[in-house]
Amino acid sequence: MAQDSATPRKIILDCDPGHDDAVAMILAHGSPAIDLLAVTTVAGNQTLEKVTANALAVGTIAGISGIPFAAGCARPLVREVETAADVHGDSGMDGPEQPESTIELDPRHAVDVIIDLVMSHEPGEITLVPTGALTNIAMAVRKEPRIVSRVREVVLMGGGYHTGNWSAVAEFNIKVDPEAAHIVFNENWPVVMVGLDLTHQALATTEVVQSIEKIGTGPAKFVRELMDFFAQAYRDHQGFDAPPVHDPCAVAYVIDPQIVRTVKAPVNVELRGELTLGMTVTDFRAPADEHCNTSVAVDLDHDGFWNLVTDALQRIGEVTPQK
Ligand SMILES: [Ca+2]
Repeated sequence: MAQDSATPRKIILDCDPGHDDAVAMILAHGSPAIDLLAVTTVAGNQTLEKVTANALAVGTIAGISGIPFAAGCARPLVREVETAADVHGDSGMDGPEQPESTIELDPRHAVDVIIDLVMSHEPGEITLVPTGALTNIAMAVRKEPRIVSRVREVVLMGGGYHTGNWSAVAEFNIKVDPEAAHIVFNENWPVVMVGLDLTHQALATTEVVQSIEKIGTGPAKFVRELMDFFAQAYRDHQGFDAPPVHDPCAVAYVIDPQIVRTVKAPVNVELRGELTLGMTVTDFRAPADEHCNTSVAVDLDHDGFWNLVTDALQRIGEVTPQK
């Protein structure tokens, strides 16, 4: 059962839009089971400047208002910036035309927005949903360690236990800032890894794209155009017939854990491997004990997942541009 819509889950979406981040924002905004408290950005798919502009554009298109949008870290903790222009284009969100944003960027740093929100809510209220590199979350933990016991759980898109997309074994979000990922996985809070094993089941098939197109609103047209570009990029660069839409899978888990099935298993991030840097090494050998704070996503209810996305778009409806 989905959670009672009377008590929506409070989340902070920390992202790098990004085609699939945009869909994650729209799902979080349109789902009655989610109370989106803030959108924070981190360098990843493109530079911080570009992904932040994209986040504001998505917020404008989807009619997200009254919450902070804040920019965070412009580079990983240790390494140089590495972007994913092959997959997301020069803007980080190529494809649809982007409107001028009507949302003003919060002057605070994303790390401070995360800390302020977590510390001003009751323990166990806020779930962090990072869908980019984990730089901001790692920085927030180091700046204010008390957030660890107050966050309900960290549900992140990243990693994978079998396959990579930025190397044979490493996924992009983890590989570009493995030290930040190491910090996040090793803190004593529940971490749910929604990795490639799961998100490669979330394919935007022709049927899915048609059902989105049928909704007929501006936001739905925007998502369809995002998917058109994403599909071409995945055909050209990753060998997929239909693109996997990674990031909204993490939001879907928060909405309804029956749609994203997980199992407990220890996860550690490889920091030194010559061939395996950024691999999320998952140990399935023994049943996880009570000290294990990590779970990994294994099975997606494909239709249930896409129904959440189309339902969110239907609830958002037509958005009147703000002046
Ligand atoms: Ca992302």
